[in-house]
Amino acid sequence: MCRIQVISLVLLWPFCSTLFAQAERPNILIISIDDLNDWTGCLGGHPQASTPNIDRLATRGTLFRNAHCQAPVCTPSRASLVTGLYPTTTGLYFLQPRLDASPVATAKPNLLRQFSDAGYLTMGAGKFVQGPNENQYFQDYGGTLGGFGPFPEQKLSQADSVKLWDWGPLDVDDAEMPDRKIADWVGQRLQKDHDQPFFLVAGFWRPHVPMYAPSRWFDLFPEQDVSLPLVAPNDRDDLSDYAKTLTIGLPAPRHQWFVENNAWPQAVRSYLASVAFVDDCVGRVMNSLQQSAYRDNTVVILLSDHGWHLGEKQRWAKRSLWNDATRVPLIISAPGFPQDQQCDRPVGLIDIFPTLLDLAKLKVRPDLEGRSVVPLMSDPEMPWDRPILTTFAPRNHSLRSTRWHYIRYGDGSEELYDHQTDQHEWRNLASEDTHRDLIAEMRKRLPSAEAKPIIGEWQKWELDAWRQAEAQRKR
Ligand SMILES: [Ca+2]
Ligand SMILES: [Ca+2]
Repeated sequence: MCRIQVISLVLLWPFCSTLFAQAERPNILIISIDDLNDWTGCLGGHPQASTPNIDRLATRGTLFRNAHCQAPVCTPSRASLVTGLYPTTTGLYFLQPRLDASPVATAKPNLLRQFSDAGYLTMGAGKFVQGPNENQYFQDYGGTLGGFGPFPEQKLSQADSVKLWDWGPLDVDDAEMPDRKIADWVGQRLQKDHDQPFFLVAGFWRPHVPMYAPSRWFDLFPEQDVSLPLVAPNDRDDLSDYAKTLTIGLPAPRHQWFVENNAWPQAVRSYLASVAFVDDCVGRVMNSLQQSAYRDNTVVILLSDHGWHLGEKQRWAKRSLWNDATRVPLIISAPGFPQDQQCDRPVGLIDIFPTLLDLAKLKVRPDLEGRSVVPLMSDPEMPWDRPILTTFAPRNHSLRSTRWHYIRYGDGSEELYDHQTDQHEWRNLASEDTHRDLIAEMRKRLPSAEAKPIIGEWQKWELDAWRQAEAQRKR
């Protein structure tokens, strides 16, 4: 009898030890916000930004103040995040095609698959990897829950662009908004009993255009009081023609259009309102977590897929290599780590995959191209000798160090900005002799090989801009 017990214990041990290890693994909650730049209270990108919930989360972990996307467009940024690979490795540079079109991107398990393989239950709602079949990435997917809608019968603005390019107050309750439904769906999952660790994603849609939010969020920002971003009149004089063509920024209206049609304050106000609304949804998710059984054993990461211009450098939206488009909010709160600290070392969304493996005590895959930022969560000022790379179309790169921002375009033109003295990136120092060694060092850190771009069936905007810039170069 005794012998049988010993044998069964031996047989069961691998199973028991797996369960034991899983019980020790933290849960993971990702709060992903679409097109959120640094207009949060804790990052200080706009003096009127109202984000009390994001700011509170920042006090519960490490706020990475120098975090950047790897591609300043939704699809390739998210592809890089969930594969842990640079666009120059996967060939995914543009809004189209989706992740599945890249053999390199699909050769190894993506972030969600890696965690489900490790015994996690993957759940999510809204936008994370970027559809059209988002449910293929999650074991339990709650749907888009309305996506970019609801839409009014007619456009609220005069913007002469695609349907999504619109803004203004909606006459609806918060409960009718997709992001509120996503927050509630995630909250319900947090109140359930789970017998395995979970990887849960709230994939919020705002403040991506259309910049619609229930009108009560607009009441926080009376239009006559809205502060406009600072713009230097001659800022673009020190940019190359290639840079100007590449970053034309379609399908956003031109900055001149916003100025001439007095639409700038309304659009800024709509972005601020959309951010305040999505911040409230973040608060709902965090309250659900606080009231759950998982409050003390859950890693929380808040991030955005890229930044956004609202007139800075006289342009709009994403699709540039300037700080306004590459910088993202990134907060990591993990059990057992110091709270309420800030880190100015350059990190990226590409670091999320290895960081999560590290935090979950899973083996960090050597093929991942990012680096775990867990050491920075213990010592935010430790030496960190890697500038973070952002790529926008092949052969156009940005490298951001703690102090400097270097950009090199496909025609060889360069920009260098000193963030110690020029946070708006107005003064291009690349041609100054004093920075020759620094620029030589940056050039050495650019990718030595680049995957050919994979072109989707449906393509425009940044691909057109890139082709036009390349045609100009070859002329
Ligand atoms: Ca986006
Ligand atoms: Ca300038």
